[in-house]
Amino acid sequence: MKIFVMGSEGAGKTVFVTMLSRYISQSDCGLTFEPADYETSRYIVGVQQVLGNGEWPPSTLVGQSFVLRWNFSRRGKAGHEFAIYDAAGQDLRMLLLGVTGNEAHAAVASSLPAGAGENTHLASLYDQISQSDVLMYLLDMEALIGSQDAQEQNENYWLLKTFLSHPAWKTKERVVLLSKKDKYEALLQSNGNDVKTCIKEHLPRFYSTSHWFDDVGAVQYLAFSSVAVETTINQQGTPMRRPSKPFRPGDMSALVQYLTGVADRSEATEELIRRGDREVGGLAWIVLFIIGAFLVGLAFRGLLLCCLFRQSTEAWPAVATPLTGLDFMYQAT
Ligand SMILES: Nc1nc2c(ncn2[C@@H]2O[C@H](COP(=O)(O)OP(=O)(O)OP(=O)(O)O)[C@@H](O)[C@H]2O)c(=O)[nH]1
Ligand SMILES: [Mg+2]
Repeated sequence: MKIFVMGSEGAGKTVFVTMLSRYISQSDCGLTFEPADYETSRYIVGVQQVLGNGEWPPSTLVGQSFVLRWNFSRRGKAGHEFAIYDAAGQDLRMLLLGVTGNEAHAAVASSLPAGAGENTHLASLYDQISQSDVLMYLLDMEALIGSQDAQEQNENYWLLKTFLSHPAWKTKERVVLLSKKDKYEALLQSNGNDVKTCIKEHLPRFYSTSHWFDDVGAVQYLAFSSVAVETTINQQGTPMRRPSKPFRPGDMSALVQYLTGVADRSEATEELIRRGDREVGGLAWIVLFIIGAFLVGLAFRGLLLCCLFRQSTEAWPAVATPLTGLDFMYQAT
């Protein structure tokens, strides 16, 4: 199963993909989430080392993207291979703004946004998104409410709007994840702990309505924190949130529940396909049987006709009819 993680710069994608396995391994949820290759474990260990030092990892560089491969399994159930994509927020910003409202272009990866049309990295990211089963959008509420710059807010609004309304992605499993939940506990509480309401309430009001928000098909909304944080005061006297020491995962319970649901749904779909295959297989056998019976019937009929024909030709001389007067006339001429 392929999961593509979208979100603007600093939304928390890298920390999230790194901490997920740690959360699963430390919580007693009957799940295992193991790196499936060396590259994945190398990436994870590298980022966790940084977090362990009470620091945040650097921003993913433009043009970089990582595919992390995992084996996900639940007690007593079949395992799943998960590939999780982590790309640079700046690239994703360009990609999302590029495909906004441009269905014709969006369908063709090579004709991506003006200015990025020749950008093969964006084209390949778009391909990877198209091939993914699950699309996640990590939203740091700061992107919507934090900026004083209206144009920046407008851009962030369109990033989310594009993720939710891009026609080619509507058939996919989509989830909006409010990241850094630890920062927005109060905001969430004032919206009845409902993530969707919270986001809708805080969409910038450039226009009088945000009707489109309720009209984007099935989307789930969850909140999570990747790491437990503590507040320290830096040298300038500004309070800073840092990974707490020793570093440990934040509240990812809703997210893990969601992933378990994704695995269940995928299993159910696979079972349906298997059952469909079995039914098609059964039908094929019936058709083959009918064709076989028809051919055997044909062969038997041919054999019967052959026998009859031989019998009748052998019998011809014995049934010589007496010559009539007319025959005598012909014989005479
Ligand atoms: N409070 C809090 N802050 C977080 C958490 N996760 C990430 N952050 C903050 O968000 C910043 C960006 O996190 P990244 O994971 O690097 O973000 P990204 O989406 O990968 O960003 P790009 O690589 O630039 O696209 C970090 O430097 C932290 O300051 C969290 O769970 N809680
Ligand atoms: Mg990153």
